[in-house]
Amino acid sequence: MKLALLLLTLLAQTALAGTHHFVQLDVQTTANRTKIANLIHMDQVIDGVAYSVVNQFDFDQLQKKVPKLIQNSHPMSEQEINGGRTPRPGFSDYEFPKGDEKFHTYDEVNSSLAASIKKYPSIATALNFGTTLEGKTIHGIRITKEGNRKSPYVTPGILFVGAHHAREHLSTEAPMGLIKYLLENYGTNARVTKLIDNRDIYIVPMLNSDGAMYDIKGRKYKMWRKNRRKNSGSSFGVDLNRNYSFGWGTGGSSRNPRSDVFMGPAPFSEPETMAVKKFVEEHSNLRMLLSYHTFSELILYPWGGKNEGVGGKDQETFVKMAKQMATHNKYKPMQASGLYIATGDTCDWAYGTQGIFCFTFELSPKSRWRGGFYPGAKVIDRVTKVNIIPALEMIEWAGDPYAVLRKRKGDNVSNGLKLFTY
Ligand code: 0X9
Ligand code: ZN
Repeated sequence: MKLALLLLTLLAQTALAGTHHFVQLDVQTTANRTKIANLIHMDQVIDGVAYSVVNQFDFDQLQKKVPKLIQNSHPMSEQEINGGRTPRPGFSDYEFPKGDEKFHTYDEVNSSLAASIKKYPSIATALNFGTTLEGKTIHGIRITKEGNRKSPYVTPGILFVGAHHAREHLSTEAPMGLIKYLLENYGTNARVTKLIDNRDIYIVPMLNSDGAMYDIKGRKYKMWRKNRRKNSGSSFGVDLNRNYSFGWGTGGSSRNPRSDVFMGPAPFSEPETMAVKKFVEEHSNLRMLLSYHTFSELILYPWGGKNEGVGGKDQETFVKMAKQMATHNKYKPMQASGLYIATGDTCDWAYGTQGIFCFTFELSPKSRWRGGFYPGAKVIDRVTKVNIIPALEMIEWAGDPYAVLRKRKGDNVSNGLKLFTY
């Protein structure tokens, strides 16, 4: 009898392992917000309420540790996660659900990059950024005029990275759109031409291809966030945006492998984050970095791991840049920890150890009611478009980040390459 019960419990647990839950939580006080950030990822925070889709383990943790803060919850059906998109059998397993085919798969990213490199050989070269845990090459592109391609890297540089998080597929589309814009406008648009002639631009649209492709496997979305590390026990995945070394494991992440905010067994335990570290450390010309994520329409800057600001002139620089970019995409500029405390993210590491002016963009939609992580292919063009000028500005600022503070009345930073000397 006892054995039967145990078996039943085990069976129920296995069935629930793939289940996700919608949760609404009270995060009015900073103390509650910090408590929750140690357990789960908050997809969206508005007016003291957090909304999130969490896996079974994280849901159990919430029920156990903060039951009073749960205002609302329900288990999500596959149908709800997929927003009515039905799988289309007979196609490649690794294709987006019906209606969302415009999103790039891993193979499509690679063939698009290869085609661009072939078409624009004088300004674009292939970038082998590293290898994922499952052994896929992390492809990128380097855009700069031929004469700048010499080592040591002297031309001011910038790195754009998409898809740290698997389900955030728009974070691959924005950098893909940026690549297209830059290449197609070289030689015709004076601003773009000047930037490519005077900057070293590195773009990696899909860092976590293992996770991103798992998320669409079988043409069904799965709300997958992490990479595909096989952890001790039977769970998978490390949250790559909790795996960087700066402040690693000191708040807003979990030591439990089953959590969606699992920090990993050690800083840089994952080949994907290690690839970023290695690349950044080898390219001393990098002055700016943009890590694309979704969603909520935010422009985030360090610190993310503590409530204090970075202080001094750098603080002013971050704030000014964020505000300036926000005029173009209408996103909300804020310090990352203002959303919630999280340690081990890209930007705290890039700024904290390398002095790089690093931003995290939370792209569209603004809220879960507009599609959350899966807003549909219809938003790709607009999201790409509104984020072009902010990206161009960042490319400019790589020349001298502090120049943004010297902007005089009447100067137009958006058009004004005149602020910088090359
Ligand atoms: O939690 C994250 O990793 C980022 N949000 S996402 O929804 N894309 O997962 C935000 C990271 C910002 N950093 C901190 N709040 N520390
Ligand atoms: Zn993310």
